[in-house]
Amino acid sequence: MKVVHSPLHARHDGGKELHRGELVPCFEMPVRADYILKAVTRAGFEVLEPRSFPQESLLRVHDAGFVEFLRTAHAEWQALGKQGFMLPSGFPARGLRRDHIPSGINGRMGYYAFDASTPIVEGTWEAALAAAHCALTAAALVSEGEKSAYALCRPPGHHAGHSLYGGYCFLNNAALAAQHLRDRGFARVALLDVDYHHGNGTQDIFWERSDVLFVSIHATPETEYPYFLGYADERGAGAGEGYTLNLPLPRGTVWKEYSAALNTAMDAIGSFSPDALVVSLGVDTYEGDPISAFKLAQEHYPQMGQRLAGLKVPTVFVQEGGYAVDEIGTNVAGVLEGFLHKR
Ligand code: OKP
Ligand code: ZN
Repeated sequence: MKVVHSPLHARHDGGKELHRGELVPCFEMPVRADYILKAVTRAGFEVLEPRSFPQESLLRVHDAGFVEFLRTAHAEWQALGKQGFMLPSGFPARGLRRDHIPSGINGRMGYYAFDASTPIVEGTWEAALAAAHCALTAAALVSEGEKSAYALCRPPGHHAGHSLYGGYCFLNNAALAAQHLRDRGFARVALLDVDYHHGNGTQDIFWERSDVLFVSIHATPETEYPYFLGYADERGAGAGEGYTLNLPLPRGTVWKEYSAALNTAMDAIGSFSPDALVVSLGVDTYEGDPISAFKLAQEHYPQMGQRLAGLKVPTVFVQEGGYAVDEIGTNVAGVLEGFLHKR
């Protein structure tokens, strides 16, 4: 399996996030990708740099004004004499206007963001764009006949919606990969999200579509981030009704229950009979994760990979979360090697 990685991921660094009432160093840090790269290299995977893609590829799933905001936000911030990380502090919640985008940078930031845990720094755009290109390249490889590919994306993407950023995510890498496969003739694409957190952005992007099935196994939003999407009664709308499946699980979930949810997810994907599969691969379901509360052990990741291989569909893996940095490489490589039946 080929791995697509860009050293530009490291340009997104140095911010703080609001966590349980305090500004703390970001959990989503550059060393995550370094450790994953080390593990997949040690496992013998070939590593490639991403190709570049025209801006229009981003606009297949994102709003043009939103993309322009991400591209220019930090430069505008600097032009006002500010430096360092940008965090929003006001959002268009109930009773406030959403039909007008404020011209000032703070208002515009709050308009496009949905949390205060996703700082923008000088290199954020460069890193997010490189991650999107990693996902698009992995999808291109699969569209050209590879059986599988892995996009080592950082920053992650599944919380980023059509015109929304948050949850450490700016551009939705997995949605871009799925759309690329659609545009290259794969008529039906399934997107399985196994990150601990619900992929609200991916769900938003494909909500009204029947050509992309979105299935997510995640911690219940009753108690877990992103709180306001990911409930079991969300099933898609319009043409997309029945093409979103959420399988929320409680804090403390262990492999036995996780594995049962994975069976349900695989059955739904099997009935959809996709031409390709995109996996939003977060490994923050790990028992040692500092911001999550599932209890998967290291040995379960190869088993997860083996199970996914059972679908026998061309597969693009896209990196999402995972914050137990010391074990992140082993857990990711475990899924990929399990998929290839190497363990
Ligand atoms: C991104 B991904 C801790 C509370 C949660 C955002 C979590 C984003 C997870 N500050 N903050 O899905 O792994
Ligand atoms: Zn996550």
